Amino acid sequence: MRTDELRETGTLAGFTPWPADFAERYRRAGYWIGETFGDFLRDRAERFGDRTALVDDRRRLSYRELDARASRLAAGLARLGIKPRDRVVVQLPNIVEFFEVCFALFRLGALPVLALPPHRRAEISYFCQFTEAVAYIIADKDGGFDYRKLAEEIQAEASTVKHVLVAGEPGPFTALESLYDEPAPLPTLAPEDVAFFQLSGGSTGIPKLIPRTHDDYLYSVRASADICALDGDSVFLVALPVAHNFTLSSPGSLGVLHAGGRVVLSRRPSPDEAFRWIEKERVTVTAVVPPLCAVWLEAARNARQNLSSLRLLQVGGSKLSAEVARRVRGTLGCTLQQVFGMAEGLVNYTRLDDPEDVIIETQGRPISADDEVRVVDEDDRDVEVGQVGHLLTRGPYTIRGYYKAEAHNAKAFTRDGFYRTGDVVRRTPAGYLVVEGRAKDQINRGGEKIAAEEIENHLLAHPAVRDVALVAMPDAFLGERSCAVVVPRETPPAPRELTTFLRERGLAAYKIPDRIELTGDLPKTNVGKVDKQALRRWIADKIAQKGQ
Ligand code: OOB
Repeated sequence: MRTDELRETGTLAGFTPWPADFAERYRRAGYWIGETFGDFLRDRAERFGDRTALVDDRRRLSYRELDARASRLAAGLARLGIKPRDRVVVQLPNIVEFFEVCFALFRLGALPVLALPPHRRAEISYFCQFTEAVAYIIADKDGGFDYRKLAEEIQAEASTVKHVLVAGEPGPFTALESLYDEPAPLPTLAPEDVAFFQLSGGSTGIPKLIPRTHDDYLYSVRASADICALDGDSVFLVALPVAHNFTLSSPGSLGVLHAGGRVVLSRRPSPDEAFRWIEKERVTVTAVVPPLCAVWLEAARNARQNLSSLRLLQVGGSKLSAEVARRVRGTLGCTLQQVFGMAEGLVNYTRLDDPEDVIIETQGRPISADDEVRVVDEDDRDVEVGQVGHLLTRGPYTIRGYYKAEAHNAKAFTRDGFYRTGDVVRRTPAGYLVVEGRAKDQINRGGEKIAAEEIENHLLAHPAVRDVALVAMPDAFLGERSCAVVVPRETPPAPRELTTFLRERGLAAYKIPDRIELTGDLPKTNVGKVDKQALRRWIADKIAQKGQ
């Protein structure tokens, strides 16, 4: 069925490939095996056939069915005119269509841009415009939100978006369901080329896109599945958003599909819904962020559901406190695994057979022997083992550059290709990493990342705002929340007015500041930059004193 006519040479413009000698090394080491996502699914379907691959609240799909439906959808998308390398913004909740859509696009060589369900007009419109997306794929409604309304606004702003495709009731758009067609010839794709885009948590004014290739991503999936000992009996619950790197590939749903297990999609991460799935499908492994871990542990104490099938609870996305970590085994009776990863690449895991203190007190060690990890001081000099420093990394599945971001890449990567993670870590003698803090200007709100500059720019657009700094404030539940410290012009705005303003600008709800403080001036460092450290201390003290 494959034809070579459609093969295109070279890699996507705006993508920074690995240097040839590194690529060669990763191939020789057996990391990059030349498999594409399309081949991956075909191979799994041949091997695992009628086994259940995916389950959601409406459907169960076998490997064979998933494979067939992805090919049929690819044919329908091609008929619409979607071509190799076309970008398509995909914003779907935890439903099986997510996989049908992604694999259909993978097979076509079109590139999914994986947006998250909370994203709204500001984010989606930017992704569509920046990537010149030809299509936007949504569900009709989820969590009480009508994505078709959002799509109408997007189409008005992003002229390249010719198609809005809807899982469910299409409204004025095209029903995804109407596109499944007789499978047609597919292009041959280069496994070293970009397969899709992840989003960066970011620390700059403009969100960055992360190009991931078939070769590099599938390597991280296989190696992760191995580290987590996944097999045909593994049942993975997707409780967090399915498109996030953690739930998708660490080892996530793709790792489970690799191993021939079953992926169960929960619409919501709440204990109610998640625990019902765990009991019903005998879930063996799942991934959560630390605040959710705490909620689950609390709920598990008097849960009516049988959770005994759970073998492994992965926790990552933000720092897990040792105190919560310690309660996992006793409460859920399963192994804890800390996962410290990033959509840019590097993922660290505590290993299943690590001693308890390593599992509780560290954020794990890298997947690969060829993940190069450096911990450096302000001048990029390596610090001693055990000392705190900035984490730099390079390796077989860590990107060499953001998509179309040349100027930013010069800062975010060293000259020799190490990614500056912005994380402040300590490395133990055994090579495990402990996250000690963060140098990047970002708030980690229980795993949801907020780039301070992005929100500051939005607030500066308000006529009553002269200056503003967004900083993290400590929070017992989420770890951090965001506080906007605002210097008003003559008439100080009411905090409510500012949050309404941000909402009207179409910002995702998690990015709306949790607190707004008005002040006469922002503290500055010696070099005249806003002293965010001082601001963080100020707000933390204020909260501690008032107890609020
Ligand atoms: C994951 O990916 P992103 O891209 O949403 O965020 C990456 C950043 C890291 O640079 C770090 O600052 C923070 O999130 N982070 C953690 C952490 N895991 C991620 N900080 C402390 N402890 C942890 N365990 O968040 C992500 C991607 C793949 C797997 C897991 C998480």
